[in-house]
Amino acid sequence: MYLGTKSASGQAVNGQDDSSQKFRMEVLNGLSRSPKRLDSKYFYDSEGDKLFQQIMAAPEYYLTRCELDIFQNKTADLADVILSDGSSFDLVELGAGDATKSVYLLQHLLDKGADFSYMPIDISGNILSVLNEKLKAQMPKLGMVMLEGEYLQMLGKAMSLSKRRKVVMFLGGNIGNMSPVDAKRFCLQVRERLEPGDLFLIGFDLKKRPETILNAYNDKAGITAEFNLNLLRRINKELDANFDVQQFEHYESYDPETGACKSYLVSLAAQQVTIGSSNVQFDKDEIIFTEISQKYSKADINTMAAATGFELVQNCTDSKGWFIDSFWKAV
Ligand code: AVJ
Repeated sequence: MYLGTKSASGQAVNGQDDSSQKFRMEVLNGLSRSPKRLDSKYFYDSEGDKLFQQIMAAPEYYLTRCELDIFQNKTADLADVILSDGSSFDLVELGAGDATKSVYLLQHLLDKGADFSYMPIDISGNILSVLNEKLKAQMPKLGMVMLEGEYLQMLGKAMSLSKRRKVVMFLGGNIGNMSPVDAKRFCLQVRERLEPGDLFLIGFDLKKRPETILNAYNDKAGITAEFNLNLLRRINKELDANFDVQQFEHYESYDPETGACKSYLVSLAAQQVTIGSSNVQFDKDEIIFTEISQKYSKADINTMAAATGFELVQNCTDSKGWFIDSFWKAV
């Protein structure tokens, strides 16, 4: 089954215009604030997707390998929590992508004869149809409902589609791309849509040796720097702008007190940039804040669960103890 908010035909033309208008508005708004900012959700055009693939393969970027370690080697622990209730369920994944990690869990659940459907949610209908084909070939017995759209809206849809209990997964440390305040609001919004007893599995990157964290976003090959600068290239291409990318530099900071790891672009000169019919002025050394990758302690995770209507059931961690997939139960 394939469900989305937009009709397949109406989407192409209107969807493009709307999203490009929104992109322009958000860029101009962000660059008129102080400090200037751009939203990290815009990193992922086709170039950004490729650079992110390279980041995940970089020796310094440990997050993906840690969570893969959990899904490959702690699969039974994950499945035990999910199956302890005994009843059938729907496994909903927010931002499923190509489900590289989840497939290990899906296969294990099938092998155990669990009665469940997989409901991946993604903004990209394209990636969902690729996933649909891949899983149909790999796991022909798996029941699937692909949900194309915004996470919260599609979670509501998943709730209305079936009365079975829900297990919602939000992996990849993507919660880190929200400030702690926004992350809390998001968890509350997820909770509002769930029923008591439903499970929420969230991937958190842990606070650790500051050097290790900083290096993950400052790889020696400069891939993360290119990833960050690619946002300016994307704006040039899609919004008729003239950023001189050479005149900006990637800067990463990590504050071990708050766990905030932040990416910036620094203007190397006083300069003016044109974006469509607008002009934006940069002072020398002025910064654009582009991304937060928030790190959490175990205590932070406990607090977040309790503050958003959940009870922490179990933490699953990788062999290094650097990353946690945390199971929460809606109370
Ligand atoms: C995809 C949000 C988990 O913040 O670590 C990687 C994105 N940015 N390197 C992260 C990212 C720079 C990544 N997440």
